[in-house]
Amino acid sequence: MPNDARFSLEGKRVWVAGHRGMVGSAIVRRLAGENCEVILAGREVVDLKRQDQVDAWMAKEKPDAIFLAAAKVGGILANDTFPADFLYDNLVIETNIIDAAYRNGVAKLMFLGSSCIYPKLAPQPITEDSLLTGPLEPTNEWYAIAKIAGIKLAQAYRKQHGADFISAMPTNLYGQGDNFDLNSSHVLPALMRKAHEAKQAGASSITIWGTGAPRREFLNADDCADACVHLMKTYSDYEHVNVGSGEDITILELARLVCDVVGFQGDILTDPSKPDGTPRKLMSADKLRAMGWAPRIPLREGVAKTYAWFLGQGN
Ligand code: GFB
Repeated sequence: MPNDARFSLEGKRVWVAGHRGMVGSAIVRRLAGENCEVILAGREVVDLKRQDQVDAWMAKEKPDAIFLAAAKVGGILANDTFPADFLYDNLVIETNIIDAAYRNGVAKLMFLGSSCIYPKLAPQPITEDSLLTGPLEPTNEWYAIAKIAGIKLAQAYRKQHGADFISAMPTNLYGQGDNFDLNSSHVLPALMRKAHEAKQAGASSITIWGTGAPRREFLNADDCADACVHLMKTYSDYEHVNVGSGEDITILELARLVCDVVGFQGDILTDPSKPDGTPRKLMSADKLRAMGWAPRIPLREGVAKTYAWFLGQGN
């Protein structure tokens, strides 16, 4: 049953769990425009993998609302290499926070997942009701299972306890605060670093993983944060909501765009010994659009802003 959908952030104590990550920090920036009190806790204050610490912190701080953006995240290789970490860390973080939120009377919680929850070969664009209709992409099934469990946990607390817990499923995100480590990052920051370093070194080419043929949808983290705040204030129901741009491009096209923005004019080579992952992952944006939200940051503009931020970090 839907609760009353409208939720005011005015004067509320709002905990952004995972505020040092790319998405969490974008939500904190976005909340500066709301008249609420943002409360934060770094790892040195509360270890989210420790149930006793999460319980104690929540009982003391008593947030009114929570954005659950804390997660172990990474690109295709990190997911494939550290399955135990991606499954265990994410399960335990979300379980600790969601249960403590219920027991401490948190009025509203948003759980953030990922577009990899959907079947590898889901019909495109992927609608919310595709969840659990087919096998997952093997490179990230561990992360996907944890995120599906998080959606189900939020639904279960809504069903059993009437808790106003909702879930948002962002597409592949990028932006300031992203991870640019070549082994653990997602594709967009990896390509940016490769193009930047090749330009600096006067190299003749960069190499991208896989065939370059997979298609991905990209959304700037600041757009994602804006969508999350919109949903927090206006949505209250059982089903999760896709958060995307509604457009996808091939990895090779993305590489060309990033090289163009960075100003690297060399060749783009492919390395088919590295995994492609799921062939296409474009989510339907219809549900969120019908709720009156649309992204504002076009991909090229977002990549240029991210590159400016990257350069500002001393790179
Ligand atoms: O962003 P990415 O690591 O994640 O890779 P996924 C997307 C595509 O880009 C894959 C290719 O086809 C990669 O092979 N690619 C090309 C590269 N060059 C590179 C490179 O230098 N680095 C990286 N990382 N990729 C993740 C999931 O899947 O998406 C997570 O593993 C999560 O669980 C996240 O859901 C949003 O889109 O394939």
